Amino acid sequence: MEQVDQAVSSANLPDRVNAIVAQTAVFDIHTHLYDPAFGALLLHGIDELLTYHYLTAEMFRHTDLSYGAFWKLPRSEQADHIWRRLFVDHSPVSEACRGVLTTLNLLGLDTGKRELPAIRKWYAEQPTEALVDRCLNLARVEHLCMTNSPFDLEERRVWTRGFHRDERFVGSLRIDPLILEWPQAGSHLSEDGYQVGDVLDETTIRNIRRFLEDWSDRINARYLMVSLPPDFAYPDQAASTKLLDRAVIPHCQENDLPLALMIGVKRAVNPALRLAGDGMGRADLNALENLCASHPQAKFLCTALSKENQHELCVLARKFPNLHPFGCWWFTNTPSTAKEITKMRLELIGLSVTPQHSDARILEQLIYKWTHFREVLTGILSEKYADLARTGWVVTDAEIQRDTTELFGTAFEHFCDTPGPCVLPAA
Ligand code: HDL
Ligand code: ZN
Repeated sequence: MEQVDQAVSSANLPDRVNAIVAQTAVFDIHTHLYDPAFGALLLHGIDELLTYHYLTAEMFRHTDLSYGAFWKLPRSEQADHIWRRLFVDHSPVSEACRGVLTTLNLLGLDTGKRELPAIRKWYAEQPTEALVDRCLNLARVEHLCMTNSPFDLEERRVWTRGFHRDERFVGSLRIDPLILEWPQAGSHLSEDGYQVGDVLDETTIRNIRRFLEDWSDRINARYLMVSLPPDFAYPDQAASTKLLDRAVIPHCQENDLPLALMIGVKRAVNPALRLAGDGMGRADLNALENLCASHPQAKFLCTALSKENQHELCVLARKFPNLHPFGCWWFTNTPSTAKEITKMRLELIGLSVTPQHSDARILEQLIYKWTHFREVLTGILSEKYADLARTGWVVTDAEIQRDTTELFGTAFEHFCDTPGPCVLPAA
C-alpha cells in the first residue's frame, strides 16, 4: 500500500526534522581528504586530530613554547602539549577542541577520563580501512570531494602511477598556483611537457588548456577550484584575468564544470604558524559580480571567508542564477556564525544553496563537522517549517526529506549537471 505522506504536526516537527536531518546522507563538496589509495596522505589518528592547524593556532595563545621549540617536537609530543594546554589546563570550549571530543565520543571513547594514553591505545588497534568506513558511516557522508592539486608533487606521483578509485572520493582540480602565481607556475607545466612561456600568448594558452583537460580527465574532476585573496580583482591587468577568460572558464564551460571560488584568504599572515598562519579579509565581491555577469553561461560555486561578505554573496546569488553559494568556510564554521549564515541564506535564496562542506583534513573530523552542522540545520529548518505552519502551510515528512536531501547535495549536483544554467536577458 502506498505510504501516505503525512503532514507533520507542530508538536512533532522538531523531532521529525531532527530524525531526517540526522539520517540523511550528505555529499561533502570540499575536503582535504584523500582516497585511501593515497596512503599516508589520508590523515587520521589522535595525534593528527590534536595537531590540526586550528588547534595549533589556539595552543600558541596558551603556551610559553617558542614557535621553533614546538615545531621541533615529534608529532606525538606536539599533541601531548596541545592536549595539556587546550583540554586539561583550560576547558576545551572552542569549536575545534569540542570537535575532537565529539569525534572521540561518537567513536565510543570515554573522553571523561581525560586519558590520552588510553585513546592512543584504542587507535593502535584500529585498521585504517575499517576506520574509513566507520567515519563515513558515522558522519553519514556518502561522497566527498578531495582537493587534488597537480602542483603537489607527492599527490601527483599517485595519480601518475594510477590506482583503483574508491568511488566515494570524488576528484576536484585545485589550481591556485596557475591563477595566482603565473608565470612561476609555468615551470610545473613545462616540466610536464606543456610548451608554455611567461607571456600568455596563443601557444601558452593552448597548452594551459591541454594541461587542464588532461588533469580534469585524469582525476575525473567534479569542478575546478581556486582560493583567492580579499583583494582579488576581476577584470584587471593581472595574469589572473587573462588566465580565467582565455583558459580556465572556457575549459569549464566546454566540459560543463563549475569553477569554485573561495574568496578572502590572506595566506601566511603569520608564517611562523606554518599551515595555521593564514588569515582573512573582507573581499571586494565586485570581482565575483563581474565574473558572473561577463560569463553568464559559466557556473560559479562560491564561498567567502569573511562573515561580512555573506550578505553580499546571498544578494549576488539572487542576481545571478549561475552563482551557487556553498559552505561555512573555515573561520565561519562555528555554531553561532554557521547559524547566522545559513538562516540568512534560506531567507534570501531558499534551498538553492549548499549550506555546508566539512573542509576536513583528518578523516575523523567528518564525524564532528557534520554532527555539529546537522545540529545547526535542525534548529533552523524546525524554525522555518514552524513559521510556515503558522500560515497554514504544514510540511509533510516527504517534503522535509526532499528539502534536506537538496541541501545535502542534490542542489549542488543539479547546479553542476544542468547545462548552462541561465542566459542573462539581453541588455
Ligand atoms: O584553501 C583551503 O581550501 C582552506 O580550506 C585551507 O585548506 C585551510 O587551511 C583549511 O583547512 N580550512 O579549513
Ligand atoms: Zn579547504
